[in-house]
Amino acid sequence: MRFKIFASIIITSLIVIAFSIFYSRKTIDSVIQQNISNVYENRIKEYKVFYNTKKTFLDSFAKFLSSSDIIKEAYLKNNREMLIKYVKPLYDNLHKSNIIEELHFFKRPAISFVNFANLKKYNFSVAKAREDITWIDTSFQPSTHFYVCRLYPGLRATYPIIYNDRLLGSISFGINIKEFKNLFEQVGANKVSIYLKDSILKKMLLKDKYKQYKSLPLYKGYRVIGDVFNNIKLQKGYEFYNNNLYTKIKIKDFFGNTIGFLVINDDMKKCINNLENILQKKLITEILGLLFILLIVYILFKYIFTKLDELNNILSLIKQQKFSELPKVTKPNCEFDIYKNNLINVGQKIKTYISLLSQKVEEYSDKAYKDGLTNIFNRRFLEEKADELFTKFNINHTPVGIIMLDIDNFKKINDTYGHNIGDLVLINLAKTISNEIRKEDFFIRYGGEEFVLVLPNSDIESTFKIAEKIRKDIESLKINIGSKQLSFTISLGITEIIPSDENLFDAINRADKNLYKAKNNGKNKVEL
Ligand code: GH3
Ligand code: MG
Ligand code: MG
Repeated sequence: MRFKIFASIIITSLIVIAFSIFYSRKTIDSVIQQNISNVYENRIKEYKVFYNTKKTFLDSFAKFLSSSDIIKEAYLKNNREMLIKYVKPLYDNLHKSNIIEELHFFKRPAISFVNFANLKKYNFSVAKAREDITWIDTSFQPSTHFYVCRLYPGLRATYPIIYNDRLLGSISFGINIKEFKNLFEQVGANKVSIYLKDSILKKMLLKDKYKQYKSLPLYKGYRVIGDVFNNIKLQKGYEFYNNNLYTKIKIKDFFGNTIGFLVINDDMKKCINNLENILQKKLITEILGLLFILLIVYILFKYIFTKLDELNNILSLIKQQKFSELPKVTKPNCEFDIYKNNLINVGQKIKTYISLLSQKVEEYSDKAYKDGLTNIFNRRFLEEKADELFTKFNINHTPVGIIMLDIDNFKKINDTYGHNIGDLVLINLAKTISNEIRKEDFFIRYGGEEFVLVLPNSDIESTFKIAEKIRKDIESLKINIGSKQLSFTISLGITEIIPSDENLFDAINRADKNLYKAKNNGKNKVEL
């Protein structure tokens, strides 16, 4: 039982530890996942802020230029010099500071009016390359959008210049898409790359502008500004592998066509390591706590078992009737001590009871319990003392043999030799058997010529041996009657007390049945 209890404590603890490890691993994974999502969402927010800030700036500047009276007048008078003189200082400043990439004024329908990237070139049509300009011509609507123009890919504003509800032309300017890479690098992204669709770059950019893109690495049909992140899929969202997070933002142009992706890489290794460290420490603390509880439970059980052993020792002393070795009753310190004291008291009571019983056995030899003819115990003794004896045997827990015997054909002896000779036979039989048995055995005249023997500490084998010896001794016994010698035989039925016996007579009846068997099997026999 002890083993089972300790084994179940250990198994339960192992299950709890395994569960903690499993749960902690799950927690680590979900916290990492949460962190990844947070970083990703922050990158998206940052992108929106950058985009909106740039857009607001472009819109404001476009509104300022398109509503300028001087510019409108220059348009009305078709006076390029006037426009250049007015705008150039502003353009030079903004261009130098990389705030705008270029600035282009158009006349209807998409004819270059003043191009600050190249002031000498004008009056050419951009209708084919700049569909956004052509669109303004019909819609009169301003727009800020990504676009690959002839000079660069970028975020650009195209604005109508309207005078008295009449469209004079349009302005177009923008910032290079690389500006977004710079912005993300400034806010601590590990690496930022821009993937631009090669087919669009090739189609839209001027040949010598395309040249610089042609030398860039090509990945799945995209030219890559910055490091090429192999394995990533070019679609909106994020990817996470090798402790690296890749936030991918799709860039669409004026017409909704995908022109590329902005890919922001964040190295999450340090953050993940930190998280794992924290959670592992937590797990270790939990397991240590559990082991501590386990130790306490073990100590507690060990204490209980030690106390139970003490109780068991007392019980086994009582069982072996070693009453003198019983410990003394002590002042109780705990509940166990109360049990222990109770048990010692029970032991002492049994001791008294047994000594009382022994005294009573002495009394059994009183004449009231003796048979007048044979001087052995009479039936009354058995009837009155059977329960006491039975209780004593139960306490002792040792085997008890029972023999039931009956003189064969006794009636014939009486009939042949007379009643007195019959009595003599009974006396001789009692004497012979009394000499055979031990002091602690009980020999009882049960009926007329029927006897019972109760043999403490005698199992069925030795009971059988005794019965057989008695049978033989009686068989060879010779009683002198004048000149003649009389022999007789007996039949014996034997048994031993078994746990299911409720009293001594249960066993005696069993022996009687066996005696009956012996009679039926031809007499002068021992049956069990
Ligand atoms: P079985 O072998 O089957 O035992 O036959 P049995 O004749 O021995 O048995 P049965 O019961 O027929 O006879 C028993 C006789 O014992 C009858 C009775 O008169 C006699 N008897 C009983 N008590 C005494 C006694 O105290 N003295 C004498 N002499 N005879 C007794
Ligand atoms: Mg008989
Ligand atoms: Mg009889």
